[in-house]
Amino acid sequence: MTTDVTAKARTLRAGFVGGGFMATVHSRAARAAGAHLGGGASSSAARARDAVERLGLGTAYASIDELLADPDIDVVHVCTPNTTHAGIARAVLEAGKHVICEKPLATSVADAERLRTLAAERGLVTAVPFVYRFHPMAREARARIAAGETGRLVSVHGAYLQDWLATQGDDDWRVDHALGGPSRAFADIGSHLVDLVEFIAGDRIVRLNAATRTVYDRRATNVDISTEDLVAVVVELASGAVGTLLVSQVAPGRKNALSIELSGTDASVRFEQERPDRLWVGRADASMILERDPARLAPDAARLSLVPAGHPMGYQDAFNAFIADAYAAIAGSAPDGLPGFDDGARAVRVTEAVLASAASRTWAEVGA
Ligand code: SOE
Repeated sequence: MTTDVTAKARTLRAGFVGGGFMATVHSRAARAAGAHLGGGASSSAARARDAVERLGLGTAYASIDELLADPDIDVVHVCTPNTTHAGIARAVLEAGKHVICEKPLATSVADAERLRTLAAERGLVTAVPFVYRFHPMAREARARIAAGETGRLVSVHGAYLQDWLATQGDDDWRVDHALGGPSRAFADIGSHLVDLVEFIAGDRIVRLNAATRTVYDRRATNVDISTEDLVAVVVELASGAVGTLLVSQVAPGRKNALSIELSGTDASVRFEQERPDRLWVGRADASMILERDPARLAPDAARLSLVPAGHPMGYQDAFNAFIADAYAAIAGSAPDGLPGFDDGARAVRVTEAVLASAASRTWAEVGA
C-alpha cells in the first residue's frame, strides 16, 4: 500500500518502530511538532502494546508489516537496534512512506548507499537524527566559520565521552555485535562527532588513522565482545586542516560530553553539548563566551532558538527542532541543515574507515 507522499493539508501521521529511550525522545518531539501519533510496532505484538501504552502512540500493530500497510501512516520513525535499521528503513521506503531512521543508518557502506539511492528514486523525505546540529550555538559556530570570522581552518579537536559502559557490570544490546553491529562506540556516538565537525567546519574528513580498544571483552551478559569501547583518531580534512577525535563510552564521570573546538588562523570556536547555550570564541588578544541570545545570533541560529535569552535550551529541544524540520520537509519546504540519508551514509563511511584503519594499523582514505 502506498501513501500519498505529496505535501498534505491534513495533520501528519507518525508511526514508530521500537520502544526504548530513543522512541521516547522521538515521540515527544513528534507530539511537540503537532503530528498525530498513529501507532507503534516492535519486535513482538506484546512489546508493541507495551510501547504504545507507555508512549501514548495510538494503535499497537501486531508487526512492522502491519504498520507499513496502514495507509494512514505518512512517516515512520525507526528506533530499533542498529543492525535492523537498514532493513526496516528499506521496507518503509518501499511502502512509500517518509522515514526518520536512527543512526547508524546501516552497518555497511554498501547498505547505506543502497538506501540513499532508493530514497532518491522514490522522492521520499529521509532524516537521520544528528540532532546536535540543532543546538542554536552549534549553528552560530557554523555561521561564524562560513562568514570567515575564524580565518583559514587549521585544526579540529573533538571528543565524545560517556560512562554508561564504564564498568564491567554495565551492559546493553549495543555491546552485542549481532544487534549493535561491527562498530559500537564510534557508530553510536563517534558518528555524531564526525557529523558535527563536518557540519560546523563545512569541510570533510578525507583520511584518518584510528586506534580502537575493547577494555572489557566480557560484560554481565555479553561475552567474547569484539566491538570497541573507545577510539582515538587522527584526521585530515579536505582543506588541509588536521585534527584529533577521542570517542569513549568508558570515561568515568563523563555522561554525554561531546565537545568540539575548531581553530582558524584568526579565531577558534568551541561548543560543548552539555552546555549547549554557550559558545566560546577564542582570540589571541580577547576571548569571550557568547551566551545564547536570539537577538544577537546568526539567522539560522536565531531560527532554532525557541525561547528568549536566559531561558535554557537542551537535548530534547534540539531533538524537537530536528523533527520539526523533518516534518517541514515532508510538507514541502527545504530547511537548511536537515541531516538526511546522505549524511547517514557519510557517517557509516567514516565508521567503516575507522574500523579498517584500526585493523590494519595504517591510514585509511575515507572517500567522497
Ligand atoms: C547512547 O550512547 C546514546 O543514547 C546515543 O545512542 C545517542 O545517539 C546520544 O545522543 C546519547 O547517547
